[in-house]
Amino acid sequence: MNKKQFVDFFLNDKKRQVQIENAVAYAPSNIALCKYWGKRNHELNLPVTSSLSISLADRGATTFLKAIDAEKDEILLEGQPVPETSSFVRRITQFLDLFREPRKAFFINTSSTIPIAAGLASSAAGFAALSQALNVMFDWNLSEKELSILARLGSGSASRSLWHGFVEWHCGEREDGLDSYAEPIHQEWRELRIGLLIKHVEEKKIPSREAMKLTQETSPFYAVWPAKVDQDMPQLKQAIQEKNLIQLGSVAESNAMAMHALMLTAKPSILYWQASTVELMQKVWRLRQEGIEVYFTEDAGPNLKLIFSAKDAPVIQFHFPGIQIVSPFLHEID
Ligand code: 2P0
Repeated sequence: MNKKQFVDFFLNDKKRQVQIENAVAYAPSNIALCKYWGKRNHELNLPVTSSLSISLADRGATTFLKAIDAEKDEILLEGQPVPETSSFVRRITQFLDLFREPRKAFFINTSSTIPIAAGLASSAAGFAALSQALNVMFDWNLSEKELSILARLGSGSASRSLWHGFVEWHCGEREDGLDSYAEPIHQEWRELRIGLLIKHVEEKKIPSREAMKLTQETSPFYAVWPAKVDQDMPQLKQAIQEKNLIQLGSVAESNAMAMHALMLTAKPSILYWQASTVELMQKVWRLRQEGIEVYFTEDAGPNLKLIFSAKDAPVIQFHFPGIQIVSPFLHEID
């Protein structure tokens, strides 16, 4: 089944004509504590394993969507036109093709509070916001689970960006992916802090989608990844229920390192790390030896995200000047 066939089956008797001319939606970015790395179906973005994330509150994407009578979509980022040949425009246009009425186009303006393509899950927030805006525009009245499935078609990790707080994406088993969706884990952890160490904002050379595919196809160690996830997921969930920072941080860090180890052993190797990435990892380890409970995670990019508790925010701020500290649970939840 291709994406278009899936969408036609999924939307079934829902309206396929625009009902409201424009819509706007916000979705937070999310950072995986147990990573999504590998697909069992590339067309529908169905993952090999489940994954678990924390959303980044007010760091995310706001998407304004409008139906227009035009030949082509008009896609803006922060109010500026984006080249049609960019992967940003291509991916959005292809996603919109799934829902498009004949001879209709869309105007989209996305503003983001995170750097695009710097390994900070901007596509996740973007496709989650776009899916919500489409739901309003076509008056589909989709449930959160259905929205998660729809957002997944744009970008796998977008399935997790529809909620604040901790979110689990169930990998599912079905071929049509109807059991592959995310849902929130209802546990607040007000003292939890995520620190964004944004040292590199340039677009990455290898998109995560390609890196994921190459890893899965060529790393001899990929076969053990599902077992690693099976080990880490229950430990993360237990850490969340018990608000155990040591367990949460150490499992998240180990999971991220395992994902990067898989990338290193791909052929050819993929290494997102820069010299500063390694320096910062070592700094985190040094601080831990000195008794500060701080851990890191890293996605498909050179920037680290730190995990720590509110009580250590001043010391973290001191050791990592310029760090952006996010409080995932201290904001107005919609
Ligand atoms: C994650 N990443 O769980 C992992 C960890 C990057 C590293 O999900 O091909 O952009 O669109 O489904 O969602 C980035 O991959 O990939 C990602 P597609 P996506 O956050």
